[in-house]
Order: sequence, then structure tokens, then C-alpha cells
Amino acid sequence: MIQIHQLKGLYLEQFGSNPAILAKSPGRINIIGEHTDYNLGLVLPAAINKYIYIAVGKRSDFKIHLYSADYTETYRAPLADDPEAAPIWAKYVIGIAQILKREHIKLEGFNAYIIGDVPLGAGLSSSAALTCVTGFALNHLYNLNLSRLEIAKFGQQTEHENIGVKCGLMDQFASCMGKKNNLIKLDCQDLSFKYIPADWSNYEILLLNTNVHHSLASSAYNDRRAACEQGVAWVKEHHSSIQSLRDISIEQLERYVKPRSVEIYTKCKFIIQENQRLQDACISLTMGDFKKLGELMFKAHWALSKEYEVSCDELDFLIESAENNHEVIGARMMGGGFGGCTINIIQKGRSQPFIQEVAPKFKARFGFELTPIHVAIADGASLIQEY
Ligand code: GAF
Repeated sequence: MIQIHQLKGLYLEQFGSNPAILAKSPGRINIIGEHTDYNLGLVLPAAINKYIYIAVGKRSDFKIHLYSADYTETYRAPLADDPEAAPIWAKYVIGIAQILKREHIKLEGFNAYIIGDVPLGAGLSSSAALTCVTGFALNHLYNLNLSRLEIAKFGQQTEHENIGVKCGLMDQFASCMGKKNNLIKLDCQDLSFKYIPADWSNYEILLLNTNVHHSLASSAYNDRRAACEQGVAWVKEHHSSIQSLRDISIEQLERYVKPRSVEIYTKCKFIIQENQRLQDACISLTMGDFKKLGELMFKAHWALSKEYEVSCDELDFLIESAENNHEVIGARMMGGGFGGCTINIIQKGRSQPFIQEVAPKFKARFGFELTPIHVAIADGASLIQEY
């Protein structure tokens, strides 16, 4: 956990003056409902107690001076410069700053010191945490009066415009809107949401990071989105009012999509069934039926692996191990996939024996270590200090 005086001091060391604002925004987990957000479906994420922190101060010369402690890298440029040549972490910061500038002319330059403990490239949305914390801090610094939802949407827009990842809104929404000890059931069609208290006194959440780095920018993510959109377009030829997979039945997929592409049919069917699994998971949670929730998570994993095809050997190995351990009530790959973490719901106090059992087997099989990460459900973006 980064201390306030540390962050202030680091900024002072880097920029020779005190910051005006310290802020933080969290990474996220997702219990179930993967790849459904950009299909206007349902997701069930929560913010976690891992954050990207920022210390910012105003500049009036329309320049930005940035320092990333995680990358030990500096980036300095006029605010208006094309960020194409900037290092990847800086693109997120510049991207959202430029979008805010477009919307709110009063934004001038700024210095920012960035540091965090959200593992990078692990599917915990460090990038959403970075855009959200930047948007959140600049909103305060320049009194832009943006809502948390607007900040989340600008974060998503940054991913689309500056990074080229056509992501949904789940990650940014969770980072901005998270609530301690609550899951967020978000409907990505109309952005209505409700908090679901996560009374998990008998369970703990353990993430197992495969340390296989996924790159969301990899075309595979955008390909999945394109496949789903193609499926919708084919059904729309027959039912013009249809907007997304949310409005489509499996029977319609069978009739209009399957004959043209079994591959696209399988991807679309996964999304429809994943939305249903999420609804069932919410009923299980309300009834305190964790056994059922666990079964749904395992089912979701194998569908992500075999049908949506976004898993990898390392993730599948960890889920098989979880299925063979009776103290793990549910587990699945989490986030965009192709690496990153599994999420495991485990009987309280039993995560250590599970780690001890699975870690050496993982190392023996793949030749590198996994990293266990214990997380708790936390609040979304917040101001730490204003000077
Ligand atoms: C990534 C994306 F950024 C999210 O929008 C979501 O699609 C997720 O993958 C998969 O559920 O984290």
C-alpha cells in the first residue's frame, strides 16, 4: 500500500514542487459475465483493493510532464501532441487528457507522478484504473464537474481511440463506481446497475496470476467483437429492430447464423448463455447458494475456453486443479483472457493449502511460477488528498 506522504514526496522529488491533488482508482475482478459488456449484456464486477495512484499539479504552458514509477520512465510533450510515439502507459494518460480538453476547453497542462500495485497485464484492468484515476484527478484539478459515469466513458473512449481496443465499459465502470463489499450488477444496454452485497464471511477470493501476459490490443479481442457484430447483422437482415445479441434467441442464431458460419454461431451462442449464467449466479447469490454459484463459474470457464476460445493452457490447468480441490467452490479465467488470472472462490482460510498444492505443479508443467494475489472488494476512484 502506497503511503500519502510517500506519494507527495515522490512528486516533489520529480517535479520540484508540491502536487495539488493525490488520487487513486482501483483494478477490478469480475465474478461472471465475460465479453458480454461490448455485446450490451450483463456483467458482475467489483473494484478491488489494488490501485493506480496519481499525484498531479497544474501547469499553465499547455504541456504535460509525466513520470511512471512502474516503468521508471518520463514523458514530456505539449498537451496537443499526437501521442502515437509515446510509451504505452503515457498514451492512456495523454489520451484521456486530450479527450477532456476537447470537451472542456479550460484544461491546460499538468504534471503527473504515477505509481501502482495493480499487477500489469494480468487482466485486472490496470489500464482502466490508469485512465480513470487520470480523469478523476483532472476533473478535480480543473473543476470540470464530470460525473463518475462520464469519466468511465472517457476512459473507454481512450482505449478505443488511442489504444485500438474496442472494449466494453465494465472495467472503467467498476474502477469509478466500485463500492466496498459490493458487487456491481451492470446492464451494459442501458447502464442501469445495482449493488449486490457480497457477504462472503465464509469464503475468500484468491486470484492466481499465470504471468502469461495477455495483450488486449492483440487482434483476438477485437476479432471476438467483430464476430458477434457479424452474427447480429445476419439476424438483423430478417428482424430489423434487433440491436445486439441481447435481443436475439438461440433459435434465431440457429436459423440465421449457423448455416453461414458455425464459428460465429458458437461465439454468439456463448454470449447469450453467459448472460443467462450471470442471471442465475445473481439468484444463487441472493439465496446464499455458493455451491451453485461455483458450478456456474466452472461452466463459464469451460465455455470461455472451448466455445469463445479466449483461454490458454495455463488458465485451463489452474481451473482443472481448482475443480479437483473440494475447498475451491468455483473458479474461472477472468477478464479478456489469453493469459492473466483465474478467480477462485475458496472456503475461508483454505487458500494457502490450495496454493501449496497447485503452485509446484504449475511450475513443473510450465517452467515458470504463478503468483497468488489475495484481494478484497473495495470502493471505486477516490481523492486521497487535496492541498
Ligand atoms: C477486457 C475489456 F476491457 C472489458 O471491456 C471486457 O470486455 C473484458 O475484457 C471481458 O469481459 O477487460
